[in-house]
Amino acid sequence: MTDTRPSLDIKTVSTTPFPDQRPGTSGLRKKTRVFMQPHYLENFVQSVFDAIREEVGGFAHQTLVVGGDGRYYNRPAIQTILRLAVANGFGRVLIGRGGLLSTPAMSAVIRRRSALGGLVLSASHNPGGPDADFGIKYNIRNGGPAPEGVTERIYQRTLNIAAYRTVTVPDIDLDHQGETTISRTQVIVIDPLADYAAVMEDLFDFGALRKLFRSGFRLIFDAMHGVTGPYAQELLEKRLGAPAGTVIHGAPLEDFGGHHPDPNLVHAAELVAMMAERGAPDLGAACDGDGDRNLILGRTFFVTPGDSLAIITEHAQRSIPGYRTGLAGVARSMPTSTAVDRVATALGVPCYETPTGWKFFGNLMDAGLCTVCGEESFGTGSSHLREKDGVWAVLCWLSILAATRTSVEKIVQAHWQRFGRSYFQRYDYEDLDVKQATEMVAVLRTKLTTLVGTSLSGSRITVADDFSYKDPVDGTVTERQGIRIVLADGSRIVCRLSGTGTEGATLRVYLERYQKDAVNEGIEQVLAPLTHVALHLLELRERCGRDKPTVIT
Ligand code: VG1
Ligand code: CO
Repeated sequence: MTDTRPSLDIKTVSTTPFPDQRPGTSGLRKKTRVFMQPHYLENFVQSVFDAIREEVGGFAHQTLVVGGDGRYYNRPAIQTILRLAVANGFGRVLIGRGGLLSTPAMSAVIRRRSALGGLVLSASHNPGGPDADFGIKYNIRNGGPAPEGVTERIYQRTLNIAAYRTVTVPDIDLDHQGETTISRTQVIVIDPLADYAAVMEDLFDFGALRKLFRSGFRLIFDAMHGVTGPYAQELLEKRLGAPAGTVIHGAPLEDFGGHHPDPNLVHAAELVAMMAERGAPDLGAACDGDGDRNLILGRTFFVTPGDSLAIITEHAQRSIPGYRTGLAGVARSMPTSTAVDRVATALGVPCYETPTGWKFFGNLMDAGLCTVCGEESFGTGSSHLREKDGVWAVLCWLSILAATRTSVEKIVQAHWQRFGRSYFQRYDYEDLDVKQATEMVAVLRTKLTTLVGTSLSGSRITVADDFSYKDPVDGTVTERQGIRIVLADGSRIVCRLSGTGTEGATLRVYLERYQKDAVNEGIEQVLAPLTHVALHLLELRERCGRDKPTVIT
């Protein structure tokens, strides 16, 4: 089916702005029904195009990539975006077969095919369905999330948009690879796995990993009915020879089987239970809806994301060919535990501390300042792409296990013996009243100056501020990125409001305490004094009527 009529029925549709289209930590996230309102998606997409058109002076020679995590509304949204892309004159649009592209795979496709950018349709680990969540995110030429300067331009555009351009054409077939031309736009349905798999083959020693599986090593990978099922089946089962059935919940579903595709101890409970059974596999792993987060488990053993980041950093050069020449530096988001900092010091490389959100790592990696980076929210990645990458993290752990031939728990214990342990937990209080929560944080902010120098749970407060970040590459300053209270013994309390929710406000309280020698204590017990102080300082119960967190991760 080729339609080469140059002046297809391109029309300009009048519209009025929606006031709520400011992208948050990771794109625009709303209830699915909000996105399904007439003009809502169109307004946002046209605003993206308007915001980036100037920079390139027209799209005739540009490629746009489109794909999502397969959640409800993914397919209709792709058809809508394609129509707008055609009407806006893109030279080429690449779409993942089935409408699928994991977030890291999007990054790989943009980079390998020299695209201008891409639109990712996902609300990540949030549930999917008509009454659940949907989202859209724009990634730039380097393959990473648009930085704040770009998202702010997009937002400003959404506030005064008056019209969008679209075209009347039937839906294209998303389920078969192939090429068609609509108006002047070449539309290609691509294999969503190929570019990503090629990047993985470049980094890892597939021969060594095949050998590991041949030796009887057992992995269980829970795709949580998100987008990583096909990627994990291709890489783990097909290319690395892991036994069939290694990947569970591997079929992407529009509602993720009714669950939160969120790889943590709460939402991946089935996997956690499997890893606690007698004769459990050697490694358990899970990824979120769009494939950028990861959970790593040993037998009855949870590896915290902060430890996982530190351990991947520690072992990368020795265990993974892609990092054979060493790491340029590392980076972590501010709330993430400081475990990786100690490894960076031992390696003699710099460690950068950024605000929450992957977009802040892009400049560091583009400038060659950092190789490995991560967040406490189960996100780990490296400069191989510009997104966090769940399957990559699993391949890192497989490589470390292949090189050391020991257990997950022993690797973590060895790390603690050498570096000490950062006990870390995050408490989330979801669906708070927005006004109350904002005020609560504002009041805490006013108390900060008086806190420095005072003592807290037996240690002196050395820093109490609202984190501000100056990008070392372009000098951009980003303020109010989370309140942090740091103690002389290295303990920290961090509080911030989430920027990805779709309902009410979510308060995140991050607690960290470092112990050089006592590395096998009960975590709740070690952190209890800090938790107590944090809730007291916030006046959480008094101001928001909450005692218990919704989720602890
Ligand atoms: C959360 C996490 C943050 C992560 C972001 C997007 O943001 O805390 O670390 O980068 O989600 O991850 P917030 O503002 O709600 O704390 V994903 O996997 O949702 O794209
Ligand atoms: Co995600």
